[in-house]
Amino acid sequence: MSATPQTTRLTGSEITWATLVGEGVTDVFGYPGGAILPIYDAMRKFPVRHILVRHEQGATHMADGYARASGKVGVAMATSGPGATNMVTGLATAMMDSVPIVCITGQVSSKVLGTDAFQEVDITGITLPITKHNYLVTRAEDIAPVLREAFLIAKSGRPGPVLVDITKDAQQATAEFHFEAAAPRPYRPHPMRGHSADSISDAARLIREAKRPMILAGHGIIQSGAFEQVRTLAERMQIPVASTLLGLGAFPASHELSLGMMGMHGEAWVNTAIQKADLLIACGMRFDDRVTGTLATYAPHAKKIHIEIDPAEINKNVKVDVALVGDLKQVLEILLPQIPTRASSPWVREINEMKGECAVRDIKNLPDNGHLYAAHVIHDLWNATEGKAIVVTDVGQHQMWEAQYYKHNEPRTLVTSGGLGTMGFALPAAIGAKVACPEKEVWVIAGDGGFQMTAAELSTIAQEQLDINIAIINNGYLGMVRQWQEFFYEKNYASSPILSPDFVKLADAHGIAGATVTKRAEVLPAVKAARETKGPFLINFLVEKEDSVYPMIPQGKALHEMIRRPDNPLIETAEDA
Ligand SMILES: Cc1cc2nc3c(=O)[nH]c(=O)nc-3n(C[C@H](O)[C@H](O)[C@H](O)COP(=O)(O)OP(=O)(O)OC[C@H]3O[C@@H](n4cnc5c(N)ncnc54)[C@H](O)[C@@H]3O)c2cc1C
Ligand SMILES: Cc1ncc(C[n+]2csc(CCOP(=O)(O)OP(=O)(O)O)c2C)c(N)n1
Ligand SMILES: [Mg+2]
Repeated sequence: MSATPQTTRLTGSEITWATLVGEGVTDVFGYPGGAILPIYDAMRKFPVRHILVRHEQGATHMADGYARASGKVGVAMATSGPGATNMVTGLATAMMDSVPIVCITGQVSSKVLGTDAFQEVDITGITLPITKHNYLVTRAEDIAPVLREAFLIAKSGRPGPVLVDITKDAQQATAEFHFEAAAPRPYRPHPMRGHSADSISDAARLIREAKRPMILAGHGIIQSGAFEQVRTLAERMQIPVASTLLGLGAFPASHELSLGMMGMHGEAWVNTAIQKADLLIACGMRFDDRVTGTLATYAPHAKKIHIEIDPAEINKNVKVDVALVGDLKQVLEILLPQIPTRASSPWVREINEMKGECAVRDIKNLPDNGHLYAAHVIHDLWNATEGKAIVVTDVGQHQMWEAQYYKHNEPRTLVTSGGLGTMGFALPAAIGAKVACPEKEVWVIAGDGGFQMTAAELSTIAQEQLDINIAIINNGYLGMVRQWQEFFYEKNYASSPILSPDFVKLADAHGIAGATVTKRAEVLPAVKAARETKGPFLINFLVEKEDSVYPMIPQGKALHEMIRRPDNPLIETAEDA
């Protein structure tokens, strides 16, 4: 007979914080309101830093940035009704990119649930399709077990967001609390559950026999922590590695086998190589449509091996020859002993020759014609920070230029919204990244449009005195929309020119230093000033207005049907300077 654990009688609110502390939470992003006031009232008794946000969407993106930068679960908190609905975009963003966050919302008392009570919304109903799981908790005694299970679900298997909605009366009632006794059933997937010895040897055989293999490196490598295993696989067989947007940093960009990004705005040689490959080894990536282009002609000569933790992803978009379902790191550890060493590969030489044709010219050799291009800015920022900063991007052209010109050698140094493509993500997500990794240099790269969506969080940066540098790539347009209008809507720039405030004055109004840059020669001095200034710094880069991201695969076209940059003084992709 096991002894009854020692328990303490606490309020539901105290149980909430005690459980968070027990789960190792040190930082929470949130905004108070009536239905969550008991939890806020109990907060001061617990060793948790609460960052007051300016909008609950910001809280969710901060929790998300915190999780992506650190690998820990991010936590956000809001009141019922509008507080909870403001979290929807952040939950969907985390869901699409499989990011582990736990969002706690206050709810009206259980006695009035369903009566259209003041600030009552059915947030579990609303967020059902955009959470990995969600709960409505109406009793104090359920809070600890539910919250503990929420953390387990958020971070185990394929990670994702979990929402816990707690009624006000559950927060106010008391219950016995014992952290250990509230532990969920452990989640221990068997390493061979989703694949057999036969499928492992089938994969090994395909890899041994391939003449033109490629590794497709995805976000799952970062989530699994399988960097060494992927690198060993690549180096042992001289297999070139292409990355998805969310896989950037999972394999060092400076490695000789690293090719760069694949897909809609990927490097031309990468997409060409995929179309020529005879084997694709997909590691923790989900064949997004931005990656494949039209499926009918995707990698027509290639056999496909898919190593993926979520069985629902297998054969969802791309039919594969061998599926290995499981944690990437564990699967590769089983597979690697069957992979021999190969000294050199004519296929790598062939791709390097393609690279030579495509990498039109070195960015450093570009004549400075008085125009400032986003490519210059990002390239110079990469140089100045030695590629070591955590870069948090918003969504649009600047996001793609960042992916092309900032070379990430380390995992978790690029934080970006891929699947949902959420404008307004960067500024709050950078706050989360900085809170998670205070010792790291953090840069926001945002467009003039997206920055305005969550610019109120400048005030959070000021209040929390966070040392975050902000680069606004200001082209006077919703640039990615303008680019599509230029290419596919006969230059009908309907509602894509956008007026912005003077961003430096806006920063100043928050007590944040800043500078405006209009010339290439001013880029490095401004970056230097930002890095040397203690505290936040904003740089407003006034860049060429009608520049476009190249190459581009039009939606629904094949990977090889890229639109290439017309012959002009700009480069298309840059060799490292
Ligand atoms: C404007 C814009 C343009 C874009 N253009 C491009 C582009 O040109 N190229 C591009 O690549 N992307 C592009 N994207 C991003 C794109 O939409 C997708 O978000 C991205 O391709 C997804 O990358 P992923 O599959 O690696 O990551 P995710 O979508 O996060 O998928 C990761 C996969 O790994 C699996 N996984 C998680 N953990 C593990 C584990 N432990 N073991 C094994 N598997 C695991 C998950 O189940 C999931 O299937 C663009 C986005 C925007 C907003
Ligand atoms: C919340 C949201 N609304 C709309 C869009 C559609 N969208 C994608 S990119 C883009 C333009 C972004 O403009 P800006 O922030 O200035 O960045 P740029 O493309 O100019 O670098 C828009 C409107 C989106 N991704 N997210
Ligand atoms: Mg813009």
